[in-house]
Amino acid sequence: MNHLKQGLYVITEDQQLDFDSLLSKTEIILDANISALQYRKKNATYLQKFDEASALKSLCTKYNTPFIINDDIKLATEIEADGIHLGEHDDSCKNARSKLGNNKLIGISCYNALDNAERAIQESADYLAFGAMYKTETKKNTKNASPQLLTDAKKCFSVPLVAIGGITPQNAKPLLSAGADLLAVVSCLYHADRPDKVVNEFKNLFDNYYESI
Ligand code: TZP
Ligand code: MG
Repeated sequence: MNHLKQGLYVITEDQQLDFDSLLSKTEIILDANISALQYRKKNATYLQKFDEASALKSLCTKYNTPFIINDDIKLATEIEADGIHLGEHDDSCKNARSKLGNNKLIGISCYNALDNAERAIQESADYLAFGAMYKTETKKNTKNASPQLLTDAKKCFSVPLVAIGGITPQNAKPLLSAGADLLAVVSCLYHADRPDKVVNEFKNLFDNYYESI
C-alpha cells in the first residue's frame, strides 16, 4: 500500500490530551472515516512511543486506515506501520527508502519551498506536505506557505499534495481549489467536543468540491 486517498489526514495531538483521551478520540475519528492517521509525538521515551503507536496501529487496522509514524524510522519498522513522515531535521527520504523498501509510504515536509519537493521526489517520496497554510498553535516556528505554492507544486509533481497548518472546515476550501489532495489537521479535531461532526464537515467539503469540478 503506497498511495493515499484524497481526504482528511489526521495527526495525533501532542500537548493537551492524556493517551487514554487521545485513543478514544482517535477511535471516534477513525470511525467517521479518514484517509490516514499519523502518530506525532515529541519528547517521549522510545518505549512510550512504542506502546502508544502499537495501540494506535491496532485501531487503524480495525478501521482499515493507513498508519504513518512521524520522525522515527526504527519505530515505523518495528511496529510495521504503513509509512513514515520526515522533515528537515530527520533522516533523508533516500535513507528512509533504502531502510523501508518500496512498499511503505514516505511523506516529506516541504514547508514553503518547491526545492524541497523537487529533492523529495528525486528521492522517491510518495507524498509532499506544504505549510503552515494558516496560523497554528500546534507547532512553533512554522514557515508560512501560500495556497499558490500548492498550485505551483501541482504543475510539477504527480504525487498527492498535503496542506497543513491551522486548517478548519471553514477555511479549507481555497486549499482544495489550489490543489491540495489531503488536508492535515490536529487541533480542529482533537480539541473539538464532537470530532466526528468535524470529520463530516470536511467530508462534505471534499464531496462538494469534487462534484463542482
Ligand atoms: N506542521 C506544520 S503546521 C503543523 C505541523 C505539524 C501543526 C498543524 O496543527 P493544527 O492544529 O491543525 O494547526
Ligand atoms: Mg520530523
